[in-house]
Amino acid sequence: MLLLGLGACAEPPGPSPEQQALFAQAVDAEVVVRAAKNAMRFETLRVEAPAGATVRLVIDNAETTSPAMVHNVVVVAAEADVERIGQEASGDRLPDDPAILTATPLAGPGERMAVVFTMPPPGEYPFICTYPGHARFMQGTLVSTP
Ligand SMILES: [Cu+2]
Repeated sequence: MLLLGLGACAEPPGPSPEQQALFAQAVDAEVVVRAAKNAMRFETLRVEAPAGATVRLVIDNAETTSPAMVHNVVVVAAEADVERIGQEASGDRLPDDPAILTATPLAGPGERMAVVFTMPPPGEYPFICTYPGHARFMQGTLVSTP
């Protein structure tokens, strides 16, 4: 029965199969939003991609140490109340709100997480981090170009 243990050597918990598939998926464009190291803010405040494009949106969390610095990117409709959505969200648990266009999973320190979605019609769309308490400080703009 010793053999049973041999295949089970502890491997670090890498990206999930779902995330690996999203990073491997062919897309029209990749947009990376970088979260600052050791600070509750986005380094990337403005990103753009063409309307209708299939886009891989990536949250790249440059944080190294603090376990509280967990971030995502949630893109909302132009007229959405980002403060309210930020308050109603609880990390990965987002409110069932049609104003939310797409969202990455939460990325822990040093992690990258992706979502693939179709760019909305031309315009400017706010994005926020919905980790509790972050939405007020972590806001940016996704520009959908004609
Ligand atoms: Cu955050």
